[in-house]
Amino acid sequence: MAGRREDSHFALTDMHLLCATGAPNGCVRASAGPRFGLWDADRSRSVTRGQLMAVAKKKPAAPPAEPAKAKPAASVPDLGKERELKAFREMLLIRRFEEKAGQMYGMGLIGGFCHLYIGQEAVVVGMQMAIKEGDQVITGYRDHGHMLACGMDPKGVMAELTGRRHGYSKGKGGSMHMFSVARNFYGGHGIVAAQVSLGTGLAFANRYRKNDHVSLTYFGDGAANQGQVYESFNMAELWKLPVVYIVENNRYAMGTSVSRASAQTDFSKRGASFDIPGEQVDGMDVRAVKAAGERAVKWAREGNGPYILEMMTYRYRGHSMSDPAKYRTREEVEKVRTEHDPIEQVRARMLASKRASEEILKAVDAEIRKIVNEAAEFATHDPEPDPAELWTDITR
Ligand SMILES: Cc1ncc(C[n+]2csc(CCOP(=O)(O)OP(=O)(O)O)c2C)c(N)n1
Ligand SMILES: [Mg+2]
Repeated sequence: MAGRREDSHFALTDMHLLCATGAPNGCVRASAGPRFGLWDADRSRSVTRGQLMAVAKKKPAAPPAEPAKAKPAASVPDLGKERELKAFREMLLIRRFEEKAGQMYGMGLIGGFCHLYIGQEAVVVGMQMAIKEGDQVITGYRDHGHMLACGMDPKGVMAELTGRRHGYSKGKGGSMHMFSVARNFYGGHGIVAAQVSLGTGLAFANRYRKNDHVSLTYFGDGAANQGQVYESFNMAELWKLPVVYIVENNRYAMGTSVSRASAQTDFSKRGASFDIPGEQVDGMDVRAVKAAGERAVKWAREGNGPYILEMMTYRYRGHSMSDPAKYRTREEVEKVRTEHDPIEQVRARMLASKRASEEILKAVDAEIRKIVNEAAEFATHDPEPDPAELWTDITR
């Protein structure tokens, strides 16, 4: 498997673009303007149907780089010293792990599909701070960050990426197909939006077993236009299933920007016609994510049914390793990096408040680099699976 490149598949067609809009409900007002400033430019479309058709046929124009306006700091609850350092450490682990995975892919040590999570770290780290042991997590193929945040071993994740024997799927699954029931992580799914029905099923199982666990079901802005998402929403609300739907709106589905693909670009409203409450969250601010996560998880855990959180976030790298990302400008990426980076925000805050010194933060970085280097080392020297493994773990 090592050395095999992924197919060049990033020239996305507009095939997956059906959209639902809904009526206002308790938390979501469909008629109101955007309540959240992040990425406003993308949703201010006042074009005619004819113009839209013409736009759809054209090559993608780079959407204007719009400064993200985070909610004023005062409205975001403080994490406290210990949690802030923990958030910093966990986001950094994901960042350094992904950087290393990118390097190893370049060296031919990782093959197949590989989608990096760099830039989106605050989403999964903040959400993980809002749940308790036994709550389940499920996501799509951009999944390394979710696994690390769930506490899965970086060595096992990296060894799966290199297709080795002690990878989480014995080297037979690769980047998009890893699971750990022990860490309550249910994948890792390559079919866009497939995890939404599965995550709803996890919530159904919780309800059926009468436990009080909640399913965190992550999906992207592109996946949000898939039909099965709405079938899931309907059942989840009808049966009051304990599921939090987390839309990771990173502005692009492969090479298609949200504004080209979605009739309604406020994904927090997508549950309106099912009466599912939703809110938009600054997904670059780990404090905001945790606070919103706690509200949503409480709602679901207390038997009120599903809740939608739209995380306004951004991926710095291409869709996958074969994507040169020509559909957006370097300036757009740089602007987000310099003004909204989730890790830098925490670092700057901790230094300003003197919660941590440069030395402490450097020591954390060194410790994380060591963990990641050891994972890479392990994943490079662990043997490949025995060929006989080709015939195990398959359904005939
Ligand atoms: C059913 C299905 N259709 C199309 C694809 C090809 N595909 C892979 S990723 C992707 C884009 C999804 O974008 P989004 O949901 O925004 O997630 P992101 O990659 O931004 O995290 C598409 C269309 C697929 N894997 N499955
Ligand atoms: Mg996306």
